Order: sequence, then C-alpha cells, then structure tokens
Amino acid sequence: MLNNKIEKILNEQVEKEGYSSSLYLAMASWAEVNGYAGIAAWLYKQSDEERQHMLKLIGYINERGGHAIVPAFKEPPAIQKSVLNMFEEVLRHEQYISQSINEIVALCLEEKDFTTHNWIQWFVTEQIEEEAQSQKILDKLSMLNESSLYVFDRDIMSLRNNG
Ligand code: OFO
Repeated sequence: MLNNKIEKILNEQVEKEGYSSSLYLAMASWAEVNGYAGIAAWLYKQSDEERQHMLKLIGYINERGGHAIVPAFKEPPAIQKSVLNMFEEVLRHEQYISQSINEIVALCLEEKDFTTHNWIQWFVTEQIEEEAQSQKILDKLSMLNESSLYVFDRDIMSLRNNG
C-alpha cells in the first residue's frame, strides 16, 4: 500500500512523463514539417516511450492501492530555433527528469517504502541511457554544419537502433 506522500510524488511523475511525451511529439512535428524525417522518426519514437513511462507509473500506483490521476499537460513549444537547440533542450529535459526520479528515490528511503524504492530503479537505469543517448546526439550535432544536417538526419536512425 502506498502512503500519501509516495502516491503524490508518483502522480507528479505521471504528469512529467506525460509532458515529456507531448514535448517530444511537438518536436517531432516541427522536425517533420521542416524536412527532417529521420529526426522526426526518432522523436516520435521517443514520445511513445515517454507515454509508456507514464503508463508504467499509472499501472504501479493503481496496483499498490493508490489512484493514478491523469492531469492536463501544458502546451509544449511548437517552434524550435534550430535542430541543435532542440537537442540541447532534450538533454536539459532528461537531466531534469533524472533529478525528479532521484527525488522519488530519496523520498522512498525517507518513508521506508522499499517496494517502491526497488520498483523505481528501472527508471534510474532508463535515465542513464536517455541522458547518454541525448548527449551522443548532441556530440554528433556539434561537429556538423547546417549543410551536413541531411546526413545526420539519416544517421540518427541507426544511432537509435545501435543504442
Ligand atoms: Fe525520458 O524518460 Fe521518461 O521521462
């Protein structure tokens, strides 16, 4: 059974994962209309993954006797300054999510909720991968100029597949 504090922080995370999904969906749409099909595909997939994270949390909260609440999500930006700027934002956002997961871990220890502490480890590991992936993309992007973005756009697909 979840205590109120844990239920509350997990519900806040539902909102954050749902917003992440909307954010990446909006980025995907922007990339698509600007001709970056590969980048758009990567972001659409990322948006789907974030929705899965949200569902995972909803499932756990309800399974443990809580009530998962689906909130309204704030509207993500529709326009990006540039591809580089957009991926800087992706990395910043993932770092923010990692911090948020860490806060859940800390609260679990404080509240002696070792079941949720164990369960949330999946997210801890996932965030290591997501930050590394975003950093890898940024490293590649910072070596490119605008004209080589086309090559990068095709390249990003294989980058996702190879981890
Ligand atoms: Fe990006 O992993 Fe969920 O939020």
